Amino acid sequence: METVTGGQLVADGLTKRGVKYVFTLSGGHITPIYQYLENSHVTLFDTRHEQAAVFMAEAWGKLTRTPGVAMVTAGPGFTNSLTGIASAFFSNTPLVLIAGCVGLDHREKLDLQDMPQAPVIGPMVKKALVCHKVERVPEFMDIAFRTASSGRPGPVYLEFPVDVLNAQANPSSVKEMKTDVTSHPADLAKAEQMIDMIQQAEKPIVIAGTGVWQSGAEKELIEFIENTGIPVYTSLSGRGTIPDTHPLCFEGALAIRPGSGFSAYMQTDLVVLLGTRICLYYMFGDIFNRQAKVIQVDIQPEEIGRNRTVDLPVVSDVGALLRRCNTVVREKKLNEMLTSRFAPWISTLETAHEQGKAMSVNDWKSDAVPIHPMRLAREINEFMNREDDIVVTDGGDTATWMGMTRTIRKPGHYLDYGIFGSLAVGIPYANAAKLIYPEKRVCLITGDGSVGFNFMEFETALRRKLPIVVVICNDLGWGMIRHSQEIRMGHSVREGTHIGRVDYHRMVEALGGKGILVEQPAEIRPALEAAFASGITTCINVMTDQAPISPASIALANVGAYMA
Ligand SMILES: Cc1ncc(C[n+]2csc(CCOP(=O)(O)OP(=O)(O)O)c2C)c(N)n1
Repeated sequence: METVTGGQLVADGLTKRGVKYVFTLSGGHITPIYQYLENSHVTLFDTRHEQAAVFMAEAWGKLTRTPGVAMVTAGPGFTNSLTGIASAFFSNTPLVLIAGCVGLDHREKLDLQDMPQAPVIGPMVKKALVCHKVERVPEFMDIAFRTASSGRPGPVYLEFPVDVLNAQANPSSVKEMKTDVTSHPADLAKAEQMIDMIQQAEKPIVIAGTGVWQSGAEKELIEFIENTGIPVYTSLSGRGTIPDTHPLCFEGALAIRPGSGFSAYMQTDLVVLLGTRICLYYMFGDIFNRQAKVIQVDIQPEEIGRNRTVDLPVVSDVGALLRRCNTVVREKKLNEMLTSRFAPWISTLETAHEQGKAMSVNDWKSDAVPIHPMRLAREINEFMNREDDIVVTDGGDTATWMGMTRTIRKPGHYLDYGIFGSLAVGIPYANAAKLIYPEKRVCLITGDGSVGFNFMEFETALRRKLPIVVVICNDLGWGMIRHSQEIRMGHSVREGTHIGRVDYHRMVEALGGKGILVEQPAEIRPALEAAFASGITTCINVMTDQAPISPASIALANVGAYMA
């Protein structure tokens, strides 16, 4: 009799969904799946740490808006994957994590790598699934992929005991299941109310977040902004949904970015939040003028009203709602009235924008040695000037300097760790970006602390021929923590903040890549040119000044996570 195994059904489920890559590290408990993926249309992309595999899947989900898929073995393989899962959960990124585990027959026998996995991961995923029956594998695959990508996206955990993977089933008893839920809730009736509130306002602002990107609403957003003349700020994966270079875009929403953000938040009388959560980035809602009215649009009902009373809550897909808003503005012929009404507000913000930028000019232009980290960020920003260049950041202060500097021209072309704030994402994110877009330039800028976590992913990049360029902002230690301790106690504890000089560029040379040491500001650009011209994975080790404290370190020490 013809039979099919559980492992084969998992492999088939991945193939049928057109999954291109499974990010993974091998293990006996998942060999029954590997066996059927070998020579299939699905590529097993092997990393040197499960954490890196899951970060790659997370980057895949962030950039492509389709579930990234990671696969890990039981026990330690599973526990190593958790940071990436928590990160994806916090960033609402579609991802499916497949894990092997000890066979059902061997539970509680002290078999190898046994532990209760689903209860551990449960609070970090949209759903934690354990499939106990070989015949139900396609059904569980379907639940996992449907759940990860429908509504507000997020990670889903899918566990297969090894005896289920090895079990055989009669194909006639296996039900095919595959549904793609591409429909989203939309509350179009709220569009009229939104436009009414906008007509009452004098100083409105829009903040476009990840929800705009996930709903594919870039075109609708730009039309909405142009038809109403409202200034817009972008946040997290919403960065680039309207380019920073657009005259009505005032760049990143984080108030520490040099520009008009802080001034706009203090003065605004209407905040329109499109697919963005009221989080630390907005001082939990307190950064906006207390009197300002708030409209919050989100696909997830419970998200609306977190940290601040919302005057017009709208549970809706952002794209559908904006399309309706654009129609209302067109039908009521409000375009000219609104744009001229907000013109004085725009010029106020333009002035604030210029003034805000002026405060950072000295740092950007600094010729100091060791190199000012903001000068390094500026050099990268200017060099990576093609519309589709991709910049990835990692580190504490380093990621802040780059975030304060980067001009984003396209969505899905800038990656950072977001509010989960996990260091170590850098090389895995950059590798994923290069894998997705082999023709685009990918540059990671990372702290010297952060680069250590997943350093062996340089080897992955070399083995897989991913010529990413990694720039290390080397201030000889864990800068952000050193700085926040200095703010708190007047000094930093050497242990845990000081690393000292490490020749990371030579380590990459030893792995077979290219290494460059940079000590003078004028050497940065030639190093970037040489790195990209080389066509191989390159590490540029840039010696930077320890002294400059980024505004994020100051803010965190005084406002948020590190507050005394
Ligand atoms: C996985 C993880 N461990 C620890 C921290 C706490 N932390 C935040 S910033 C930071 C220092 C980062 O140092 P580095 O990567 O060298 O960047 P720099 O701040 O010097 O630019 C640390 C340890 C964290 N956010 N994530």
